[in-house]
Amino acid sequence: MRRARVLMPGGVSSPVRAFAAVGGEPPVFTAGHGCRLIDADGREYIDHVLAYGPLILGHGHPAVRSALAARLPLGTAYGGPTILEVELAERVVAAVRSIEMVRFVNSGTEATMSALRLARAATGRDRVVKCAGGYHGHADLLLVEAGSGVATLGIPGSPGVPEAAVRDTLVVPYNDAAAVEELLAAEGDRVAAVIVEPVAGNMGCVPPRPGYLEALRELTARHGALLVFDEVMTGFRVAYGGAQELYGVTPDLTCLGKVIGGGLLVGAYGGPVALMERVAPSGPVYQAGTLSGNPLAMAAGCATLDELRDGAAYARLEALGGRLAAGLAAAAEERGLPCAVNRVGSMLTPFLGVVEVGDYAGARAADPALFRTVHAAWLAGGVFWPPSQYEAGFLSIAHGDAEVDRTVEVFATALAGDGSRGR
Ligand code: KE4
Repeated sequence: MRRARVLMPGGVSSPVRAFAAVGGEPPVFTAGHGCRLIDADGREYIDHVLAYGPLILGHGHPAVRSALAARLPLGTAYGGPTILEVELAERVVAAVRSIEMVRFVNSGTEATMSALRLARAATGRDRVVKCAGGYHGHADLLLVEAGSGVATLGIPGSPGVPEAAVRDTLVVPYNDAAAVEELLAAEGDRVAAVIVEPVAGNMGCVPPRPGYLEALRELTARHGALLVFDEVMTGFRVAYGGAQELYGVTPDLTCLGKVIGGGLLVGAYGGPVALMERVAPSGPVYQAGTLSGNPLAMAAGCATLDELRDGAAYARLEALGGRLAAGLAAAAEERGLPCAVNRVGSMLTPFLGVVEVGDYAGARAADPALFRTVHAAWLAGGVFWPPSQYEAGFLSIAHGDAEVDRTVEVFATALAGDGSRGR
C-alpha cells in the first residue's frame, strides 16, 4: 500500500477500497477461491464483497475459468464484431423482460450515462430525476447531492462537476412516490427520465416499499418520461430476470453490469427496439467504446449466466441470505441493540443502531462508529464485509452455512464488545 499510494490516488483504483469509512489498512489481495479471498500475508477471508456484486458464482468458478481458458489462445480483442457478443446479447434479451435490444459497454457508469443520453434524445427533454442516495456511477449528470426539500435541483456532488452539468438533474427521496408525483406534476413535460435502483444498494440495501415501483411506472408513463431501472447491481442478482422480474414492473430502459461480466469488464443498457435503434450507428445517438463487447468479458458473462439460468442458484442464495439476515438480527436482538437488517435475496445490509431504514435519511441515521467496530472485528475474524455502511453485502453460491454462521459469530462477538477477536 505504501508503494501504491505513491503511484495512485489513495493507492486504489476505486475510492471505497481504501477503507476511508472504516479506517485501518485494507488487505492487499492475491487470490480468490470460491467464497474466500487470500491476502498478501496469507490470511483468508470469507468474502461478502464479491467485487461489489459481480461474483455471484464466487471466485474462480470452473465454468468461468474454462470459458476464459478457451478464449485465451485466440487473442483478447479484435476490434470487430464477434459471435460472443451475440451469445451474451441473446441471453440478456431472453432473460430481461424490458430488453429487446442491448448495447454492451465497459462499466455501469457508461451504461447509465448512455441510457440517459438515449432517454433525452428519445423524448426531446433535458431533465432527469434520481433518488437521494442512489448511485448510478460517476458521470457528471449523476454526481449530484440532494439539497434540502423534497425535490431539489442537483447540486454538484463533486468538485469538477459544473453547475451546468447538473442543472437538469432533480433529486427526490427514495421510496417516496408522492415526491415524484409532485415533481412530475410541476415539471413532467420537461423530464426525460426517472432513474432508480429498483432495490437500492448504494445507501446500503433498501428494498422498494410495496407499490413504489408500480407508482413510478404509472407516473412516468402519465407524463411521457421514461422509467430507467439501474439494475447494474440487481440484474441477475435478485432474480435471473432482475428486480423487474421479482417485482413485476417493466421499465422503458434497463442498465446492467457486474454479474453479466462474471468479474470482467461489462456494462450494458437495453430496451425496446424502437428506443435502442436510435443508438449509433443505426441511429444518431452517439455512444462508443474501444473494448465494448470484449471477447473475454463476453465469454465470462455467458458462462456465468449459464450457471444461473435454471434458477437453482437463486433458491440457494435465498436460503443463505435468509440464514445470514436472521443470524445478524438475532445477534443484535440478544444484545438489545437496534439493528435493521435489510435484504433482498443475496444482497443485504445490517444498519446498526436503527430499527428501520426505508430511505437515505434512514440509512444515515445508523451508527457509523459501531459499524467501524463491527467491520474491524469482521476483518480480524477473517470476514471481508464492504467497508462502508452504505454498501450492500453479498453472498455467492460458493458460500455455505458454515461461512454464514462464522460471519454471524464474529458479528455477535463484536457486539458483545468482549473484544475476543481471535479466529
Ligand atoms: P461501475 O461504473 O462502477 O461499473 O458501475 C456504477 C454503478 C451503477 N449503478 C449501480 C446500481 C452501482 O451499484 C454501480 C457501482 N457500484 C459500486 C458500489 N456499490 C461499485 C464499487 C466501486 O465504486 O468501487
